Amino acid sequence: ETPELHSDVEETARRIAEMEVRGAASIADAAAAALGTQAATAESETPEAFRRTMRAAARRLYETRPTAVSLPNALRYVLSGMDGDDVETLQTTVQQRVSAFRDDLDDAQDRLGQIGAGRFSDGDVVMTHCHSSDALSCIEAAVESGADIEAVVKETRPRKQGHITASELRELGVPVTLIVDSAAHSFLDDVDHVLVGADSIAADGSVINKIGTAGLAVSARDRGVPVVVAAQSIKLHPKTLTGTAVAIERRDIREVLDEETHEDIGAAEVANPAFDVTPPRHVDAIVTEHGQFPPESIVTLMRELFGDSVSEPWTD
Ligand code: RUB
Repeated sequence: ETPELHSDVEETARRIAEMEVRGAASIADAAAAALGTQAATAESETPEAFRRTMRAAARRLYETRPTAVSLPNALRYVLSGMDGDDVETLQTTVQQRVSAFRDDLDDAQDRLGQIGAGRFSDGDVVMTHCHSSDALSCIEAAVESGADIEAVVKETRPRKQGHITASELRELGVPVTLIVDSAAHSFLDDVDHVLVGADSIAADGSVINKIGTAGLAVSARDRGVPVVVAAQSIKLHPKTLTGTAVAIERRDIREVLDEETHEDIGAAEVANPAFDVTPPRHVDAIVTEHGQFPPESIVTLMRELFGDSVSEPWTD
C-alpha cells in the first residue's frame, strides 16, 4: 500500500509533469525541495515507515518526466544520505542533504558560467535553442565581465521556450533576434557560437536535449560554427555507463495542434518527441563546473563522480 504523500510532493510532481517547472536543473531543484518538505512534515511512527514514505515520494517525483537525468540524480543524492536509527535523525539527515544539494546546484551553475564565459569574445553572436539556465549562466558571466554579446534565439516549437530565453537575455541587456526554428540554418553565417543546455549526457558524449538540437548541431558543423553544451555534472547519465539508452519523452500531440485542426487535416498521425540525441562528433565542448571537456572524454568525469554502481533507492 502506498503511503500518503505530502500535498507539496503531489503538487511538485504535477507541476513538473505539466511543465510549470521545467528545464533539467529546475526540475532537480524542485524535486529535492519536495523531498525536504516530505521529510520535515513526516508523521511516521517508525524509522522503517519514514523510509518507506520517502521512497514513495521519490518514486512519485521520478515518474513525472523520463529524460532529464538530473531528476533521478537528485533523488538518489538525497535518499542515499538518509541516515539514522530514529525518525528525528532521519528527518534531519534528509533535510541537510536537500540543502546541500540545492546549494551545490547553484554553485555549480555559477562556476560553469564562469568557465563557459571564457569561450566568448567581445562582439560575439550566440545562437540558442530552448531555454537552459546553465547556458544562460555562461552568457550572463560573459556580459558581467564586460563583453558585448548578441543572441539569435530559436523559438523552439512546440512549447516556445525560446521566449523565456529571449526575455532573460533582454533582462541582461543582450540584443536578441528571435527566429522560427526552420530559419536557424540561414542565420548560422552570422553566428559565432551555438550554445545549448542538456537534459542528459551519455557516456559516449552524446547530448540529449530539446528536440531540434541535433539538427541545429549538424547545420552548425556544416557552417563551421562551434557547438557548446553547458551542462553541470548532474546532467551526466550514470546508467549509460552500462549501456542503458536514455528514454526520449513523447508528449501530448495537443502541444502541436488542437483537436479541430487535427480533424481538419484528416486525423493524420502526429508525433511529438520532446528531445533528441546529438552525437558527440557534432559537439565541440561540454562545459561543466569541473571544466570543459571534449564530448569523448566526458566518460572520465562520469566514472569519477558516479563510480560503477548506480543505486535506485526509491524502489521498494
Ligand atoms: C528543457 C531543455 C533544456 C535543458 C537544460 O526542456 O531541453 O535545454 O533541460 O536546462 P523542457 P537547464 O523545457 O522540455 O524541460 O540548463 O536549465 O537545466
